[in-house]
Amino acid sequence: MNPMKIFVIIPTYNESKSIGQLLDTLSEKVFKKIPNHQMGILVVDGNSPDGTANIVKTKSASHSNIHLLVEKEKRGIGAAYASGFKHAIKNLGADAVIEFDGDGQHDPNDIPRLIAEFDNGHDYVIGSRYIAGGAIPAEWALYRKLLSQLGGLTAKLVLGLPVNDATSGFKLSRVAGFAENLPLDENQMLSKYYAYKIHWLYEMISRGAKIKEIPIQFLERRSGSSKSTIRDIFDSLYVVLALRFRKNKSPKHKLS
Ligand SMILES: Nc1nc2c(ncn2[C@@H]2O[C@H](COP(=O)(O)OP(=O)(O)O)[C@@H](O)[C@H]2O)c(=O)[nH]1
Ligand SMILES: [Mg+2]
Repeated sequence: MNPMKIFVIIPTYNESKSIGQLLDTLSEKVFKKIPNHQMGILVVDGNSPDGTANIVKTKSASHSNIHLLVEKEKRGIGAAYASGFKHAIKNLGADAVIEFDGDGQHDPNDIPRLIAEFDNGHDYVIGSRYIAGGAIPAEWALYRKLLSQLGGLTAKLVLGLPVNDATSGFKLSRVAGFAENLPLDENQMLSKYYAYKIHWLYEMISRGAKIKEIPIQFLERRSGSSKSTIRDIFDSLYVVLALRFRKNKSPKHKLS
């Protein structure tokens, strides 16, 4: 199989305590296990006041495959990924893009497992917390465990999505025919925050992506704090209802 250009895209806001180690692990350990592809990293920083971008800049000076995009300001994780996808596709020539958190909650060692399924011909490989073998932190309180599943389950039930983890933040998308056609412009996005994940998943499914869910263990944050707020619950509900409305209107969007 031809070598592909695969970019791990990492949005960051105040992740200075974990980003350096993550970049080292990816470039020194994980990428060495993927010799058949050309691996790169693109960090999209929301102009973090804690100096996250400086750490990335220093690493990129000695690693030509580490790239940095600094936004004017923090605009939401969805907006950051949209900029990152566009940059990786148009300027870096990505064949596939991987969404990956910068706070230590995703295990970099799972990346080769995602890529193996891409190599097997899948267009959209989802690291799933809610299939056999997947997990969220055992130490989370019950309300947090339930909350974590709420958005994804609502999306699955209301929209008939054929996946078990609709809000996973760890996934690989094929560019040709798929990521390149996502609604990446701000006026096309239903959410600039976490709920963009439900929208893009819906779009991928409507475009007939071959999907594979593989189990992942979602870890505890290394340091820093979550940027998710109560607003994201209502935002997710809005996105689910907006998509349901579209689905009713357009037979093209019939998923089930
Ligand atoms: N550039 C950018 N990154 C963000 C933004 N919001 C979250 N992130 C990053 O996205 C990743 C996941 O966010 P996090 O708050 O940990 O989400 P949670 O794990 O669902 O609580 C982390 O690396 C964050 O620093 C944002 O508005 N802009
Ligand atoms: Mg997190």
